[in-house]
Amino acid sequence: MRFPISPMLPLLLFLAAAGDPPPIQIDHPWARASAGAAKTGAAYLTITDQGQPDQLTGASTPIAASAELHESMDDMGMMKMRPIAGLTLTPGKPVKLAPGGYHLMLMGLKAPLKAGDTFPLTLQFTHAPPQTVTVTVEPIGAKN
Ligand SMILES: [Cu+2]
Repeated sequence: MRFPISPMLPLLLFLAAAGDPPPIQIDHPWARASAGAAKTGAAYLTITDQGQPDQLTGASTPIAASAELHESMDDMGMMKMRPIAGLTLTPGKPVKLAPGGYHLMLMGLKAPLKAGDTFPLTLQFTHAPPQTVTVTVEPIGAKN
């Protein structure tokens, strides 16, 4: 197996972190409470890029084995989702991650998400330094 990009990523993120304050604004990070003992969950938020054009490339959190950037789409009446490599951020244009659209899939949850809980989620970008936000778990019925 080959990993062409990931070994370089920490170095690039470190170099990017040496610059100005975070040019990316994150609003309303939230997740839905788990139904039963589900091992997956999803986190949602709104990203506004206030700097140069960038890309959200991934995320990580200590509460799950991994966090993947996913896109939901309607495939002839069936809702499906698939991993995407990055999400384009255009300066001044908020991008909303929400149920039925883009989301950060939390794979291998260490414990079910309970309403009222919070957890850290670190977002990675192509240019901006990584940014850690606090995600609030909202009730199962929460739509936004
Ligand atoms: Cu997903």
